[in-house]
Amino acid sequence: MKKTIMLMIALVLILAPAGFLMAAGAEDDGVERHAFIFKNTGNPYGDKQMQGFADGIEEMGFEAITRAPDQPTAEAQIQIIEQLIAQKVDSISITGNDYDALEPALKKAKDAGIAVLSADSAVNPASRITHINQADSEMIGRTLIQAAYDMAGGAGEIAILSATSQASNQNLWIEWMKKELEENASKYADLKLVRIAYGDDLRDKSVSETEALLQSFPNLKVIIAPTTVGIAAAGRVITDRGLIGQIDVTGLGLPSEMAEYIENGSCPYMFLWNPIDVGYLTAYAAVAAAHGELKGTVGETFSASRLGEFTVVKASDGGTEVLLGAPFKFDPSNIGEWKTVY
Ligand code: RAM
Repeated sequence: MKKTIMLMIALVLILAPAGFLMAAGAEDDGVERHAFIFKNTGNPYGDKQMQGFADGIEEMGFEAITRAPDQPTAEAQIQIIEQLIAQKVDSISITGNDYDALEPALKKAKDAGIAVLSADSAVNPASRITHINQADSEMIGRTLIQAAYDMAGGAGEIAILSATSQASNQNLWIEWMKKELEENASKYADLKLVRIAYGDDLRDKSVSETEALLQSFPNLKVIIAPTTVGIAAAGRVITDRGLIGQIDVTGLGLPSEMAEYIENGSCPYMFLWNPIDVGYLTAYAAVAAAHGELKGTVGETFSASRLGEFTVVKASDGGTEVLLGAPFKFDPSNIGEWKTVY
């Protein structure tokens, strides 16, 4: 008997701290929590997307968790996914730093009963219920080459300044840029894509990559940056070097960050969608998925409150997606009214 009691005390002593640790990590308080993971910190575009997500989640009466690692890597996002699984969140929406590398971690989340979606930068179909796509990828890619052609006057060297080499959204847009060039070879015969550089969505690296482009290609006519961090860095360098009018910058930029460069002429025009709306739409899709009302199959519809009704469609990678809408063109005529909006 004494032995049994001793054994029981020993067991309690061993198991209690373990139990305590589990309770501290998990949140079994009945509160519904929805998480959004962006690529990395220090990106105002990401902050706006997370803000839109939190607005939507809170509007529905739930708790929003928004996270981003310091560096835009898959490894850093995996750590956050692990923490969110331990926290027992109800959904995870992720702007992927890699298309395939997040699959094991996201499948683990799925197996734990968490609804997993991607937004802005897709993860592969096996890792997600559906993807929230900001705008048609083909249209973005083709439009940016057409813009570069227009700015270069039909001839000359152009370069792309991208985010990371693993970013699935930028990579898809670049694929469409190449297709636009290849499929219209005679139109673009005198337009030469000389390099694709990667600024990793880090300001300093994007600045030094822009400087390297100028050094390697003294005759460069246009820089296309399909990233808000890259385009702002390129605008800064062209302005500081006194190259306005000699080299044009275009791509995808935040009006609030690009107003200066659109107004001074270094960026004649550029495109974007509303990042707050991307986050907000993701919030409504994530909650519907967590509640079992959205399975991610083609033809399903759901309401995203102030944004209206959305339909799940087939995505080009074989999975499904939800499209926010068409990108918007910003130029000197309208940048003034948009620079304070986002
Ligand atoms: C950057 C990010 C983001 C992309 C925008 C256009 O802020 O890379 O993923 O959608 O640019």
